[in-house]
Amino acid sequence: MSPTVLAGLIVAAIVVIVIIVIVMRRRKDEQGESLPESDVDRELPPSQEEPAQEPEAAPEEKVPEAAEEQEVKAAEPIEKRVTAPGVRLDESEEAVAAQKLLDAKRERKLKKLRKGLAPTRGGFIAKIGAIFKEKKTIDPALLDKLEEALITADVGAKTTEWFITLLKEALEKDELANPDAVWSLLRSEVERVLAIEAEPWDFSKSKPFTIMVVGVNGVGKTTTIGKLASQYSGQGHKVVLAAADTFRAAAVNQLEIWGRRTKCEVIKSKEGADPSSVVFDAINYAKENGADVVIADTAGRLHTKAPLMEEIKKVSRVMEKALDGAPYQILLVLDATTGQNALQQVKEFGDAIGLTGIALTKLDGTAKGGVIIGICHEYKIPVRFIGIGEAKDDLREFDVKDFVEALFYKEKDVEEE
Ligand SMILES: Nc1nc2c(ncn2[C@@H]2O[C@H](COP(=O)(O)OP(=O)(O)O)[C@@H](O)[C@H]2O)c(=O)[nH]1
Ligand SMILES: [Mg+2]
Repeated sequence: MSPTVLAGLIVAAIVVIVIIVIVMRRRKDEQGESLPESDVDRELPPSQEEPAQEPEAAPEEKVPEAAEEQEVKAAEPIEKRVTAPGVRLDESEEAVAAQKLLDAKRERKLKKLRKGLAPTRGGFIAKIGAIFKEKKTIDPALLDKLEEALITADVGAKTTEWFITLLKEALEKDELANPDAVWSLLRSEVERVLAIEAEPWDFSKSKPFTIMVVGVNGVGKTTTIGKLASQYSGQGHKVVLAAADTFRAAAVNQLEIWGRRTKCEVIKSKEGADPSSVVFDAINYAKENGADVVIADTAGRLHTKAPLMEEIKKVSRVMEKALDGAPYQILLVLDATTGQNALQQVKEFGDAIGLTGIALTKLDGTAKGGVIIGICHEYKIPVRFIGIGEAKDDLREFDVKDFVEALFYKEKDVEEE
């Protein structure tokens, strides 16, 4: 064998060995990479495994907890959060929360009003609703039925006639396509009739602001005064009540109970005393003590009894003597359950002493609340308050929009409440 061939064989052998070594190392590397993770883990000493797991697990547990807490907060009503101590909301959240609070309060008020007006709504509004349900076209029969419904709801003959004439005119002008249009017209006209312009009571206009409350027996004068005293004194006004119903000791007691309940001073005299002297004393007491409001309760009187009407005129005159411009307001209290008779009372009291406003009570117990439409249409005296129950917050300042909304509320929605 020549030395050249021998050298070639040696080089070839070296190359083969090198190749074998490289291939083996590669295989080894590949095997190491494909080792299962668990095997790798198992290789770790236990002392390293535990601490390595804990910090990992801890943040993982905290995240869902924090997220859950956030979710709970978001689900919680925002009005609760705004009042919860220590909870801070940003400005926009606060605005939303405040608005929600207002909306919820208003909704509660409306719900109560709807409930209070349910008997009246169940009376004539339901009757009218039923007429429209069965009649899909407008014809004389529909107008007759409508007229009947309005009359029986104590809306009053004059007001009913006016409304039917209005409907006929609209019909002739082809303005009423279907019963729905009649319904809408009725609703908007009722709203228009009730919306008598009147300045809001502004206690800064007269010091003290004097209110004389009149009306026949049992209509709710004393109760209305008690409810007003409760509202005004709750608003921080100093209120004096004049017990000018001196006919019965029980009437004075009733006012005194309200006085105690509402923390208002009650000025009274002996049974049978001249009611004018009581209001005179009450106004002077209020002047001396810086009171903001004087509300005078008067004896219930039949509007048909002339001497009693003379007496009430005297009370009004004496109030004026005690304070220029008094009585600043003369509020006639009417019981809605009396229906048409209420219209007569407005006339008699109005003629005798003039009226600046009406409080219509007991709407919660009558289907005759429609009388309010007749009163406003015929006498144009603003309704200031409505009574929808006996409790002290059952006297509402009259709000036309809310009233009409509650009056025309769909019965099926009421049942759902
Ligand atoms: N259901 C209901 N009862 C009322 C309302 N206002 C007054 N009353 C009740 O009517 C009755 C007579 O009230 P009162 O204030 O004594 O009438 P006054 O004689 O005019 O002073 C009392 O039982 C009152 O509780 C009202 O809005 N709703
Ligand atoms: Mg009374």
